[in-house]
Amino acid sequence: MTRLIFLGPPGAGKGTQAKQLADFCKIPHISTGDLLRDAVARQTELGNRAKGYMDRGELVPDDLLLDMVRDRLAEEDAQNGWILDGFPRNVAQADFLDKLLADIHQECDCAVNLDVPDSILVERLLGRGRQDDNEETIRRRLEVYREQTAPVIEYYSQHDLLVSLDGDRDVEAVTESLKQAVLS
Ligand code: B4P
Repeated sequence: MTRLIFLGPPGAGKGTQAKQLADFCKIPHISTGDLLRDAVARQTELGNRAKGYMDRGELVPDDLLLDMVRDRLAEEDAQNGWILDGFPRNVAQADFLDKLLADIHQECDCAVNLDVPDSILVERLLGRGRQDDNEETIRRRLEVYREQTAPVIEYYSQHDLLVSLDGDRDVEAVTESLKQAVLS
């Protein structure tokens, strides 16, 4: 059974690679960014509260997000494996996930970190053009990543669960090395 976490700065290719691998393994790709954007589009209470944070490139507060993750992991299709993309994004979320997985008798296999230089990240995100892909928000997302998400990499390294890969290659090359690193 495959249970993976995808880490890395915005634009590192988390979403791209997590989706490819989830399709390959026939398990759900659970992206907190996608779940939040869906809530924003549907104008749910969560979406309305999350929107401002996302537009500014800030993390959505944990108290808005954690129930959403707990509920998603409890769904039927997540009982045979999953790929979590963009979660956990701070150490408190990593602690929450550890406790949640222990409660539901699951463990994650590893946390994948994709390394890509900042200049390439900015270029990729500006090329994508999502609502939060403007220069000011991207700069803030990178700062937030360094302050709050980079310590999560250390967290998984200390738990001997970290796999770091060079994400500055074409998509197929990254997917190939990912499959070799985490599925063999
Ligand atoms: P996310 O949706 O997670 O957005 P992201 O960090 O920008 O990553 P994304 O997955 O979209 O990009 P990827 O690396 O695939 O989060 C958006 C917002 O939601 C956050 O700012 C925050 O407000 C909120 N949020 C989400 N999770 C949260 C949490 N846990 N706690 C609190 N708040 C949370 O890269 C995408 C681009 O790179 C694409 O255009 C792709 O085509 C390109 N690309 C990928 N791989 C490439 C390659 N090898 N070569 C060239 N281009 C490549």
